[in-house]
Amino acid sequence: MSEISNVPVDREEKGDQLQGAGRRRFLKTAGGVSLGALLGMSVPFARNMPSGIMPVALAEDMDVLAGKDGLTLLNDRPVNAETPPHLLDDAITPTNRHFIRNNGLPPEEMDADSWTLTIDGLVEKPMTLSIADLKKKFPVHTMALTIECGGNGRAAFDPPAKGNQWTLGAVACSNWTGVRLRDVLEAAGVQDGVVYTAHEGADSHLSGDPDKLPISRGLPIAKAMSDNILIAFEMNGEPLHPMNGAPLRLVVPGWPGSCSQKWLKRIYLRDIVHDGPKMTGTAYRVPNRPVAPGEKVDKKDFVIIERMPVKSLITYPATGAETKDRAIEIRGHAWSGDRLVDHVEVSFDFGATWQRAELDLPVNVGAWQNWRATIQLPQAGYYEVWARAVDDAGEGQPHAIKWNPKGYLNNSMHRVAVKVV
Ligand SMILES: Nc1nc2c(c(=O)[nH]1)N[C@H]1C(S)=C(S)[C@@H](COP(=O)(O)O)O[C@H]1N2
Ligand SMILES: [Mo]
Repeated sequence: MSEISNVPVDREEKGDQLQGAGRRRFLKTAGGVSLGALLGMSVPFARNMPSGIMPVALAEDMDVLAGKDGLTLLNDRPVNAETPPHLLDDAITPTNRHFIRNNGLPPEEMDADSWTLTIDGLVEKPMTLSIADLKKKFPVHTMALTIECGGNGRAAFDPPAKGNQWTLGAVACSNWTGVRLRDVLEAAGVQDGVVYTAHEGADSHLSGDPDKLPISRGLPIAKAMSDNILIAFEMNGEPLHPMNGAPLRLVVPGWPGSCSQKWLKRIYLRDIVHDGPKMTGTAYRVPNRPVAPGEKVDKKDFVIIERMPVKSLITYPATGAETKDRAIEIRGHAWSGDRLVDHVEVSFDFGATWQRAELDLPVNVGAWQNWRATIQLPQAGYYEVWARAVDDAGEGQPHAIKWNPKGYLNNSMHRVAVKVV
């Protein structure tokens, strides 16, 4: 059995244009979007523009992807960029492959030495702590924690749902170092009657209105007391990446990524369900019952998303891979919010038969689980490899998307094409 190239074939063909700086790759992966649309005005000589050159006017915006490798930019204001599945092959996601999901504009100041976090609201002892205080006063933990955006997979919705058209790559599992949210809340003293946390970051609203926050989410207080929620100041052993919330953020595994407030400045405790921006209306909410694709749903029938559903990803080989070998290794990750994945199965005959993959336990609670399987393809031709995970509550991945108006929680099976030549 030999390793097959984990680069999609269409990229291999365009290889020389795509190698090198992410900037040069940009124009290709922006696929289908014209230069004019990117620049917001017509470009009379657009057809003379050599392939692979970055327009100077865009070069500045592209710095948002500095320190990232191979991410697909879905939007540049606010910045949203996802990672193609074959670049998520590492057991622990390196920082340069961690997706970015911003709702507003990141703060200009991200200085770790002067940064403070305030804990107030319904606590016995309100406090303001520096990052040095956090390190000194509380035990420091390192954990691998999975963050998945609630809208991951939205691009597959039909009828389409508005919002970032994430395909598969708004998920990652990096190593995070920080202190437990629980330890900090206990030190501040949770008052009786607290029902929810509320989180605030230092980013600003796209409108420029200084009185508006782009997003402020919270957690039920019982969830906030979990062992594996961190107030993190390191990502993969280094200070946080600016786009992933430097210098301080929450990491709440297994729940929508929006709970993991970046550029964290304040946590306050409330005696009502938090009603900050993107906590109300239909944001990060789904209907309280199955609905038909396209169905109109009354606002009052939406509920806040809590745990993310069971899901798996095939990270090797890349879809479109060609191989001469008929025995190939398939591998990827699987996760289920607040639960363990019990087993992962793969099929290469469009779901007629399934083969169990070898599945690792998570390195800690809240990390995704790595899996692998060797499959034997019978003859030359086109195959699809499908993967499905089932968690310890018996919940599995559906074939079809469970449609909802805002395009959340798509955990339908991942499929990759493999050609035996
Ligand atoms: N302050 C702040 N925190 C935020 C966001 C944001 O826009 N501002 N986006 C949230 C959303 S919707 C997600 S999915 C995660 C993404 O984390 P990442 O950008 O590090 O991948 O951050 C969350 N935390
Ligand atoms: Mo998100």
